[in-house]
Amino acid sequence: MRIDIVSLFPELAEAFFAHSIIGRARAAGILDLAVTNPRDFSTDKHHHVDDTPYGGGSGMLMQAAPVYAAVEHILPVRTPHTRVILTAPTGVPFTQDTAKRLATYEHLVLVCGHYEGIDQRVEDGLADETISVGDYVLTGGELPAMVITDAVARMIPGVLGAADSAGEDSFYTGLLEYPQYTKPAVFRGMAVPEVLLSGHHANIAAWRRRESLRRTWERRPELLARAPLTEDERRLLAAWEDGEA
Ligand code: 4H4
Repeated sequence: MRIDIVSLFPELAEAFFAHSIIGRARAAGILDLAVTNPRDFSTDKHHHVDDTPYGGGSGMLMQAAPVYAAVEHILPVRTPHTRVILTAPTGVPFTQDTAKRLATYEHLVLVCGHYEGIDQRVEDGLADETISVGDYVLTGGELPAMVITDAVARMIPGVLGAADSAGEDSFYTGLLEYPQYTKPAVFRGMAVPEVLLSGHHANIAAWRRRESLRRTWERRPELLARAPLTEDERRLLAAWEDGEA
């Protein structure tokens, strides 16, 4: 898979591309990552990329032309296997399901929304979709682009390597992940649950599923409506609701 980030601050994405799991996947050729600066496609002699908003108002908006030129340079031909995504607080909320869907494309281009906004023609005539990483406003679209890149990359076979546990991740099962422990068995008086030391795989799996359900019920009950639950699990939830378990 190839992911291009279009950003006025390419050094941020380059640093992100160079480290950890993403960096190793890039070095292994599993991910093809690049960043492009729309300023390189500005045609005026001062390389302007923003200007004042029509209709007045404070601040500057990122102009459409340099962004169009950058994306069309990256992606001269659009196909059903390519996707151009604008990051902005006005976008559709990014979820694990979005990450799974975006991982099915061959080439993603992530356009970083500008800290003061971007000409609407970028959304209307260039982006296939607009995505928000959360209901808060950031100083730039670079972190959202890196969040999306990271979550999508984890869905690509081979990226996680030996740590490939995406199938048990929070949200992947529709629930939050269960509590996890490593050595020592007791730390500052807090002991690892006995079942996890038992070696009884069926009991461990049952404990983990119940703890995922409990954590989701306590912290993100809205997820339960869509999560695939057994009848026993629904009865357990009802018991918790009634304070009976
Ligand atoms: C755009 C900030 C518009 C403020 C932005 C305005 C997110 C997010 C984000 C840089 C861009 C901000 N991007 N998910 N959340 N002037 N991007 O905050 O309309 O208030 O993806 S404005």
